Amino acid sequence: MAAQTPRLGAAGELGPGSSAYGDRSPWEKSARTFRADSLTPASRSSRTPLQDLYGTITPSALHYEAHHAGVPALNPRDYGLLVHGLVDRPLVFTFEDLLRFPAVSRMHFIECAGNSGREQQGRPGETPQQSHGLLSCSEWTGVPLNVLLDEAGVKSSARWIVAEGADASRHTRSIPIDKALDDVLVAYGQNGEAVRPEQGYPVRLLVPGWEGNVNVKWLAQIRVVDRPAMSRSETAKYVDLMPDGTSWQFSFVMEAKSVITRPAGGQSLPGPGAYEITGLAWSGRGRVTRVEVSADGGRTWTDAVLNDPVLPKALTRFATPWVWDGREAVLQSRCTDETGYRQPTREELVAVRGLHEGGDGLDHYNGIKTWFVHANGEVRHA
Ligand SMILES: Nc1nc2c(c(=O)[nH]1)N[C@H]1C(S)=C(S)[C@@H](COP(=O)(O)O)O[C@H]1N2
Ligand SMILES: [Mo]
Repeated sequence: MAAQTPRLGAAGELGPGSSAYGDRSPWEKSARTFRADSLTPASRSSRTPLQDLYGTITPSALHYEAHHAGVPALNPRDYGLLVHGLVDRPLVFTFEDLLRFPAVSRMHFIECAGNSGREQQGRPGETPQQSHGLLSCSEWTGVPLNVLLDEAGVKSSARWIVAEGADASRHTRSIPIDKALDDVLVAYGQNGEAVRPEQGYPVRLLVPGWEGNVNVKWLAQIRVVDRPAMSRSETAKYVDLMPDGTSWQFSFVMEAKSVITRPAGGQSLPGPGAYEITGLAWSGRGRVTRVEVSADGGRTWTDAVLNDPVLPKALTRFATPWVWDGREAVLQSRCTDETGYRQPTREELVAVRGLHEGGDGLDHYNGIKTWFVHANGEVRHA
């Protein structure tokens, strides 16, 4: 929209030429951010800069990370996936073995159960990255777990699988057999290349639509069992505390949620006029069917356009044109998924689940997110 002819720096000069493995432009600075209060580098998580991304795919180098015991260095030549327990034939699949099975590729988000949990405490994140950055979406390639379980022959007494990682914490999670036989992937590909070390190289479990924690990275073994393992990560953590002090165990599915990524906290509007409001919506239960956007704090809503492709259990990009009149505006989005479930307000959620002070707040919090556009054009979380 600038009226004068742009001056293109070094255009016309010979550049450096081709390279063996590409890097982004030196003018692109977008990066993951880390928690300031993490105990050790090995246990620190990093967040995806959602506000800087286009479309729905998270570049692998910007995929959020959560690991409790650091990133192990695993050589695929030494890799073996043990499948045992209530099976007819216990088996070990080498990395080469996995490559011989027909591969499938699917777009799926992964979201940490704690993502945006602080919002309910009234300590909202200042940018989309800080509020919702424990969320990423990739094209994952691998073997459907049900194919490997078929090879081993699951006994009729099987009710759960227990997946265990090869990292120092031997991260362990139980998954009901129905889900394991449904859409779970044993994934070795991420966005067209090998899964990144931080994402579980060489092989991770991909459990579409379910809380990040069950997506066991550096997958070492799958035990078929008749009851859940009751591991630390499914009893001491990732249970939902209710207002009466009891907890709900196994809230696996990540419910419908959305966040506006532009204009959003940390950004600034140069002046009144035409803008596009855009953001991301997702549901662990399937496809997003509708996203509504409000610029007046929820009094009136407009249907946003859902950009293709709209895939189940994947991020969906929504957008709607908006003319800013220069006055204070309150931006919100709410999404509905194919089950008919609509993203609740913070108040609705707090009424059901109570308020959780301190720490990371509420796990599985999916309330509507608010951004305030101030008259000077600054967009803030308050
Ligand atoms: N082996 C192993 N798997 C793991 C973890 C871990 O610490 N070790 N962290 C879990 C958590 S808490 C989340 S949210 C997701 C994050 O996946 P990502 O790091 O690829 O984003 O991995 C899960 N899988
Ligand atoms: Mo997590």
